[in-house]
Amino acid sequence: MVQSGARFTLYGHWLSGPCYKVGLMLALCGLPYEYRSVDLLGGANRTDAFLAINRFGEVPVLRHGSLTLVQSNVILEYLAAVAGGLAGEGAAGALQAKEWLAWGADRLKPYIYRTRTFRHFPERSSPQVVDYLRGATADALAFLDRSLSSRPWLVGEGPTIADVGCWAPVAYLQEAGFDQADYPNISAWAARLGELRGFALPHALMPKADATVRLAHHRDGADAT
Ligand SMILES: N[C@@H](CCC(=O)N[C@@H](CS)C(=O)NCC(=O)O)C(=O)O
Repeated sequence: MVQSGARFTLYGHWLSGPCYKVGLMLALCGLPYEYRSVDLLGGANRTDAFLAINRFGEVPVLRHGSLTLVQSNVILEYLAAVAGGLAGEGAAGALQAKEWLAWGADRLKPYIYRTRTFRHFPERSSPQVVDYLRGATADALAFLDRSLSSRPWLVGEGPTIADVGCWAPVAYLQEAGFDQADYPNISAWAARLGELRGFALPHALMPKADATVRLAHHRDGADAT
């Protein structure tokens, strides 16, 4: 199933958090890739050609050899298998990492991203909806902060896909109108993530146009061409 040696192609959009999640995982794994920018605003994700590679009509899509993968958390699991790292220690660690990915998809990601969207486009929502989304975001952040109070990483003794998956939406907190400094354990976790080789914030990492992304010099900003 895992395609060894084949090149990766990531289809994405530079403003997309799920695409950042996959770009970050590729970077942390040191895997170079071709990047193809999908014009979401122009409806490129609704064309027959795109729907043939992702029936959900969404980015990210990752191609690797003959495999086409969609859904960012599934892609993280695949990349952990390809790279042989970040999956979690042993069977129990790997399952716990997947539990955190499911929690992030359920309780964290939708609220942060929708709060962010409606902050940029207030006319698309109402104050009641925004209050609800902000409350749910605050609840999820409080839980995440408590969970990180007694451990450096979400699962086990080192970083895993649980951290990558839950970090991706947290990276957009400021754009959603939250202050990361209000969450000291999340801030300390973010600092630890920031020390990992290959780590970068969304706007530094995600290309705005088609690119060949080489990751050897990621700390020098010479990664996307
Ligand atoms: N559950 C999906 C969510 C992906 C997603 O929400 N993608 C958005 C961009 S952030 C998208 O492609 N939206 C296009 C549309 O819905 O028309 C994942 O994690 O990969």
